[in-house]
Amino acid sequence: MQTVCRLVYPPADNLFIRSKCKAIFAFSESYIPLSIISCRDSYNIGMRRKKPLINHLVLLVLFAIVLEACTVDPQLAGMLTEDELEFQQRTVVVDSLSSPENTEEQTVEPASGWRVEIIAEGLYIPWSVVFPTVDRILVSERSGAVREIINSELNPDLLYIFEEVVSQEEAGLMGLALHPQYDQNRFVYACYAAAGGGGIIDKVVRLVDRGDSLTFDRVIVDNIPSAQYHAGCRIKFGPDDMLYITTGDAVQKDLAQDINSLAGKILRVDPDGNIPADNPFPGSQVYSLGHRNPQGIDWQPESGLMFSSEHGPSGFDGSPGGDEINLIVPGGNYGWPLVSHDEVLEGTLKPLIQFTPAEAPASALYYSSDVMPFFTGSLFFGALRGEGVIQLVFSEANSQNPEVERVEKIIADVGRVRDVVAGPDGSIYFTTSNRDGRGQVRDGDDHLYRIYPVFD
Ligand SMILES: [Ca+2]
Repeated sequence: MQTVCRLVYPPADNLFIRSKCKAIFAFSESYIPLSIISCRDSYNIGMRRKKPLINHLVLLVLFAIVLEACTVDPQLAGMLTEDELEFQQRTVVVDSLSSPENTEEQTVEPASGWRVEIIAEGLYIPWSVVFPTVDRILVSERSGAVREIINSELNPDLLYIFEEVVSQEEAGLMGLALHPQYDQNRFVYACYAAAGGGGIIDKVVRLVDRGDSLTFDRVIVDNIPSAQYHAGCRIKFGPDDMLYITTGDAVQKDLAQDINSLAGKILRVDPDGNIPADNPFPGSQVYSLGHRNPQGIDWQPESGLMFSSEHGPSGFDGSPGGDEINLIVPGGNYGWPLVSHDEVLEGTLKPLIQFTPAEAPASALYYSSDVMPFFTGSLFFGALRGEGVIQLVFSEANSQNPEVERVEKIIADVGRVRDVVAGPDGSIYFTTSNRDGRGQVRDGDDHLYRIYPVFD
């Protein structure tokens, strides 16, 4: 397998200083070391120049190694400004950094174990992962780009850019979802933060997948109160083919109990954005309320039981910790800001489990595939602060009243983890978020990883 990597040198101080580049340094003992730098206006600095002289020296060495194999990349040339004409753009083909196992055949045979591999690297704060096909993956990056990965190769061209995205702190381009009949209509949904309402709002829009690009179709839900913190924006279709949207309290916590506000809720609309007749509050998109910042939802397919994950208080708005996993019922009130952690008031629902200190759960996956039976029936979430993939094992499979039997951290040492999803192949994919300003950036960050089955 081969990967095409773009090389640009020199890195030029002005690009770093003007926050227009992302830089990924990939080093591997068994591969040619590369520096990969792509430029786009809306990117922030991906790697801080704490040791500028050393960085320059390293890049000079790398450039010398690969210069002979390089050819001009005209596409990248068109992205450079006049000031950057001194750049030399090169393309070189090298061995992939991802392992060859990712071409493993799909199978329904139960696995005996699992391993982890890198599917893609050099992502910039990936937020949501969806699978149009088993070998084509779309990833949203918080800065506003939709990226494409085909057969474990990251397309250097951006599939779509949300120009109006406000990318600050916890907000930006966030959720992606595919229409349940994507195969027929190619509808891709996205949730992002934009300027509006005198501040920041979230909106959900629909795009059409044209294969080599996405085109805008229509707005699905607009003017959801948002902010640079507590911006919600996980979107997913339920087993009822309705679109569910998580919304944060937008740092206006009282809105979470205001049934007339879309903040601090889980919303439910039909695929065109209309309010379903059987929603719990007639004429309202609100499906559940009293949420602080839910960012994970998924369903147990047999029963339709709905799970959510939610960030608990940070200290400024309550006792730290209290991250929640909830069972979502229509019309349910999950208490925020009246109560948090395990506290309940009459009329509010207690979480299935709460985590103190905080794990910062950023996603939710109910694993229903048979491919890795040791995971079947467990709920997973990506932990940002807890830095890993967390598995909740229930005492009884497919129970209508699930009880958490134990909590396992199945992935650690990769840094902050955001999305966790199951692929059509029954593998579990997860993304890191180490370039979001709150983590330690590792070589090649951010990554898309795959937990894949192995067989005796
Ligand atoms: Ca709660």
